[in-house]
Amino acid sequence: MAICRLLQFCCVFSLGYLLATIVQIIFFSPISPNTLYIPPASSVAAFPANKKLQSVIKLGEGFLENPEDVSVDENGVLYTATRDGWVKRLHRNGSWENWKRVGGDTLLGIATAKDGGIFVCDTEKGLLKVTDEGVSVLASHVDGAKIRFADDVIEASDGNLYFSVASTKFGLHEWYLDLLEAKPNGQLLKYDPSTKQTSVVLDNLCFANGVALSKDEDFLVVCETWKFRCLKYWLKGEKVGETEIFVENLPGGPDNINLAGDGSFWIALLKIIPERWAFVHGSKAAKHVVASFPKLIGFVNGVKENALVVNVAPDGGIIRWFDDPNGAVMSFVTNALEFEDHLYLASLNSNFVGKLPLK
Ligand SMILES: [Ca+2]
Ligand SMILES: [Ca+2]
Repeated sequence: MAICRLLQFCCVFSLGYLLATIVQIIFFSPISPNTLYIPPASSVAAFPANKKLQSVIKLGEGFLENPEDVSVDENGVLYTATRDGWVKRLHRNGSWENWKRVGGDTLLGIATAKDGGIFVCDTEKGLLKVTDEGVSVLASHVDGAKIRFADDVIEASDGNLYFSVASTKFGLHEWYLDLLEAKPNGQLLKYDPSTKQTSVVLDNLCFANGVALSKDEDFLVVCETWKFRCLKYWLKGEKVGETEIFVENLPGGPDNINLAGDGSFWIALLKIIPERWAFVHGSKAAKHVVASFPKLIGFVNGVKENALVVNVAPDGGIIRWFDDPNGAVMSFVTNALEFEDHLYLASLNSNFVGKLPLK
């Protein structure tokens, strides 16, 4: 009799727990998802592993906590912003310096300013300028709304700054929720230093990430990470103001992008979806379940499994690529910058900047 009652109790308890879980998933899910288009497997198979990123020289090892981006000024000084809130720089003589402290763990894309100092995207504060004198906020709002998740920035020769907002809905630490939602929550913004005004250039971007200008600044490229593509936005000529696809069906989600001296671009690609978990992104129900239990996100997120960067011609054709197919030396590489015949690689899963000879 006692065993029967115990079994009865267990059944009722289990049923109640199951119902509570379902109610939580249906009514309290943090996302309102779309299914996601994932490029065909052939787009990944076209880039066989070459392990080139396994032979990087490690710069500043142990001194740099997860640098997301790097930039070099006209004197050859290399800058990066790290998770401890510092903007750090590497001098020509090989010495690293804690240059300026912004604070927080939310510093992402940077760009050197033509009149000195650097621009920094802070996913909490907005677009910043950091100089020897200190830190100032250039843009914290657009159209009355607070700028969340500023991601990458570039300065045009006319002084205008173009910068991306990865998501207007989720913050840096919730970025995987934005992927699960798979909706175009991102923007490309423009800051005009003469008026100090910020405006929306492009809306409805799917995780707007890296931004770069073409060699003669006739177009701008902005990466849409969750769409495995980058867009070209025309700044000059017949198509001024128009947008078209620059490169698509990339073998990973594009993060930062940088112009190289020959007019091509380097794009860092993230393994945002391991093949074994691709089904999650085709099922709204599965997305709700993963989004409701944050520990599951660690299982389905593949960014620490590899590193891959591609060199793309001005016409969008892929010229070459370098990878670390199992993340043995570098993974989660978010940026590749070419400077003086070397590639400088930043990563959100490394305590160094990788340096790779190109010749
Ligand atoms: Ca940058
Ligand atoms: Ca980025």
